[in-house]
Amino acid sequence: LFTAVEMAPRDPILGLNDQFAADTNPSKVNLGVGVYFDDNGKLPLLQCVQAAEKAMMDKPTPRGYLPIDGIAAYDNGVKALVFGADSDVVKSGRVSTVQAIGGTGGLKIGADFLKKLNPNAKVMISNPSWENHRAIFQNAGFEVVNYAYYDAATRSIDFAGMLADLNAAPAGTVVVLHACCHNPTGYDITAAQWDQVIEVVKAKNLVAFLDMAYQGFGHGIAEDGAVIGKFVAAGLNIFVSTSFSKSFSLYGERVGALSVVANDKEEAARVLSQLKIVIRTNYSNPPTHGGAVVAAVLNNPELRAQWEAELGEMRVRIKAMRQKLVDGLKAAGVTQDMSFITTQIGMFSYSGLSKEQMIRLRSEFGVYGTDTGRMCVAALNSKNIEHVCKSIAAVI
Ligand code: PLP
Ligand code: TYF
Repeated sequence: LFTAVEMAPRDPILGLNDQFAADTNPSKVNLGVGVYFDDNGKLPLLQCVQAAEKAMMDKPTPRGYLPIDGIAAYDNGVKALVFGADSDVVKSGRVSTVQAIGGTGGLKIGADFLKKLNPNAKVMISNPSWENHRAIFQNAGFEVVNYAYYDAATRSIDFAGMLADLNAAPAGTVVVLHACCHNPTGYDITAAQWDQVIEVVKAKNLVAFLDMAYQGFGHGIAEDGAVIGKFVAAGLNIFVSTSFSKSFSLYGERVGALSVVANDKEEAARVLSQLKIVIRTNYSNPPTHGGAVVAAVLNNPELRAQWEAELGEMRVRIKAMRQKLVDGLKAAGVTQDMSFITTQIGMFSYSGLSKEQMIRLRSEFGVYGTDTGRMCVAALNSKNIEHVCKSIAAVI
C-alpha cells in the first residue's frame, strides 16, 4: 500500500526547531519559529490564564461535547474583540463566528467553505507570506498565486505592485491579507493604503480573507483591529481568522476562530449552518479547555484588564528589543543603516540577510533564523542580544 509513498518535505520553520534542539552550541539562540519568549527566555504562562484556570479547578466541570461551533461565550467574546461589542455589525447579527483549532483551523474552515461556494476561484497571498497560507488553500483545492508585497531592493512594501495585482485579479478571487504584523516581513501597509486596498476589493468584487494572528502585538488590540472595521464600513462580506496562540501564549491549546460577515441576520444563519457542516465533517466539534480559558478572560472585566496589561508588556518588550538590536548592531560595527528594524512591527523582522548568511549564523554562531532572513525579534532578550548582534555583524 505504501511502497510508492514519497517522503514529504519538512515544514521549513518547524524543521528549524529540530535542528536547534540538536545543536550543542551553548550560546545558541532560536529566532526561527514565531513564538514570544520573556526576558528570561521562557515561554510565558500569563497571569490571567493562571487565574482563569485556578477558578476552573476550584469549580470542576464535566467535559461533554461542545456545540459544533464551540462555546457561545467564546464566540461572542471573539466577535466583540474583532468587530467591537457595540458595533452595528455584531448587534444586527450579521457576524457568524465559530471556535476553531487555532488560527490555522480558522483558515482551513474558511478555505473549505469558500471552495464549496466558489470552486473555480483563485486564491492570492502576499509575496512572501506565511508559507502555510499557500499549503492550506492548495490543500482545500485552490490554485494559489501571489500578489506583490515585499520589495527587497528598497526594503519596503511594493504597494503599487500590490494594488496592480489586486486590480488585475478576476472577480471572486480570494485575497488573503495579514490584518496586522505581517509574517514574515514585519511590514504593514498604512491606514490610507488599507483604504485603497478596500476600494479595489470592492470595485473588483474580490473576497477579502483577513488573517489576524497577532492582534495586540502591533499598536494595540483596538488599533490592530481597526482594519476590520474599515472593511465592514465598506459593506464587504469578509472572512476573519483569529488566533490566540500568541496573544494568550496558549500555542498548544489551539484556540482560534473564524468570523464571516454576511449581509443580514438571516444570511448569517445560513452561512453558520454551512460552517458547521465543514466542522462536523472534519473534527465534529472543538476541544473545551483553551476556549473556556479565553472565554473566561475575555468576559471577566478584571481578567480582561490583566490580559490587556500582559499583552501590552509583550508588545512593549518586543519594541524595546528592536531598538536594542539596532543599537547593538551599530555598536558591533555594522555601518549600514539598520533602523528599518524599528519600522517593522510585530514578532518578525525581515533582516535582509542572504540564505548563505543565515546558514553561517546557524552553523558558526548558533543563531537560528529562516533561510529567507526572517528573525523572530520576540525571542531576543537582554542576555542573548549581544551574541546575536555580534554574530550578525560577523556575517554582514
Ligand atoms: N497566520 C499567521 C500569519 C501566522 O503567523 C500563524 C502562526 O502561527 C497562524 C496563522 C496560525 O496560528 P495558530 O498557531 O493559532 O494556528
Ligand atoms: O511563522 C511562524 O513561525 C509561526 C509558527 O507550520 C508556525 O506562525 C510556523 C510554521 C507552522 C506553524 C506555526
